[in-house]
Amino acid sequence: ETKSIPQPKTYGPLGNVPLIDKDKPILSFIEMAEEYGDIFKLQTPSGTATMVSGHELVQEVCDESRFDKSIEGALQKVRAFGGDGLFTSWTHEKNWQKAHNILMPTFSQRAMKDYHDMMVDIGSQLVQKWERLNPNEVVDVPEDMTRLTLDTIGLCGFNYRFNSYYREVPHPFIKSMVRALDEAMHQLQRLDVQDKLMIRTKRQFNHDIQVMYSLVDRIIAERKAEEKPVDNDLLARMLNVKDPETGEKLDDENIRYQIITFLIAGHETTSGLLSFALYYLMKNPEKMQKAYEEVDEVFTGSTPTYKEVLNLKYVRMILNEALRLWPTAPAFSLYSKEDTIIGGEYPVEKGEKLTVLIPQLHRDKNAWGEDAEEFRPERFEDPDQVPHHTYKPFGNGQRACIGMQFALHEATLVLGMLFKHFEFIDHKQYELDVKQTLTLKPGDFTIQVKPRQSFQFTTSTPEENQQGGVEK
Ligand code: FDE
Repeated sequence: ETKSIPQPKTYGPLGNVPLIDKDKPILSFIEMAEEYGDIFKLQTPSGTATMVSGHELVQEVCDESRFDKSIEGALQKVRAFGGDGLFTSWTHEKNWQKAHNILMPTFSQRAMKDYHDMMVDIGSQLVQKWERLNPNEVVDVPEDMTRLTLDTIGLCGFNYRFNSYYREVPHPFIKSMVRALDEAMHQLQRLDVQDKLMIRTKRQFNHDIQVMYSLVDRIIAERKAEEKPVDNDLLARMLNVKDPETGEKLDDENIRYQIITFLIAGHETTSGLLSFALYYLMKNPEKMQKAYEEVDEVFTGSTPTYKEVLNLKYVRMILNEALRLWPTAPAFSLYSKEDTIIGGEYPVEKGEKLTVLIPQLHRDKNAWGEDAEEFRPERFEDPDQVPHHTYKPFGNGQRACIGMQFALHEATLVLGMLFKHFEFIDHKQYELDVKQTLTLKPGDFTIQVKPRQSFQFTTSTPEENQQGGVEK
């Protein structure tokens, strides 16, 4: 007995496009999931998309023996500048496996020790900026978080300083990148004929891609020309390490794509995460209080250490919970390796694409309980109680996010530093307005900050720090 997959009303050649908010497609999909349920189908000019969000169905399509990552759709568009970098390549492309093998070790938990000081460097720039504000000045949270995450991946990845805190307007690379990502998202909903007519948009898109390439190619060329190049960042690894499987190194063109990939993946998603976390804390003073208490207990010296960051357990739970409610990379897609049936009743053809709608999965009451819509970091307290197969903010299996440890270490550190130094004021009684540029962030989210009254700099030497800090 098979059933056909539910589909909302269609409009001729546009299919379901008129039902989709072109600036916030994900929010439309969430609404549709509310109406049509765990699985539904959409027809768009770029093909059919089947959206799954029920926890049992998602568990099934996450079986890597039957399904593999698909880059059809949005990622196909991003491929115009991400090329065959990790994010936008098929698993069967040679460069995916090669880069995966070469780059995995650079993103292990251990490797974070090497990045920690650089992360502190950039985090301190944010703290200093906020410390120097006048009392009535307002902070645009996603903007300052984007400065932070871009500068962090730039420094840790390529020893390049974007110096975003010294700029009023974003670095030209970022302007081009954001515009290109936005264009990639909008292209999905255009018919080919419409797309061909948009000559200026196309020209802008190509220009933006050239801006990205020229910065990245310069970073690579400069590194190669250095007499004593840095040897412990991502770029060094990309240039020098051979894939143990093939004995080959990455070629220059692929390195360019990997750098662009890390700049995209490593900053938009993490800055959204930090912004949502701060938003939820502002709206939940008791959780905020718990975070203050933990940070005061754990961060005892003037500079947070790598180990201390690992001890910020509650802050980490806050981030997990923020990623549950608003996973900043809100979807991933798979294709079926064979003709098959899912959920015991829905036929899926070989090659057909399925998209996991993560925010909806993360709110599935059957897995998370009746309070699934509530912000409650405590649900991550006991790892045995977490429904792990229903929690996919970093995607799935071998194609899951390679930057997970990186993002979490960075975000935990920075949230800790901010709590150590500031009180946050919800000056305009902000109401959440989720914005999408492929990734999600809270739109127009501004706050005021003031230095914490009770906070005193402790003066301690690094040795004392390592022994767990000085007695106050
Ligand atoms: C990936 C990823 C994912 C999956 C997707 C698909 O499947 O399509 C997801 C979901 C994610 N990722 C998410 C996230 C979140 C956050 C916060 C992040 N993420 C972060 C980061 C950072 C960095 C550096 C990164 N990230 C990176 C990355 C990469 C390279 C990738 C691809 C991988 C493969 O191999 O495929 C990812 N990421 Fe992430």
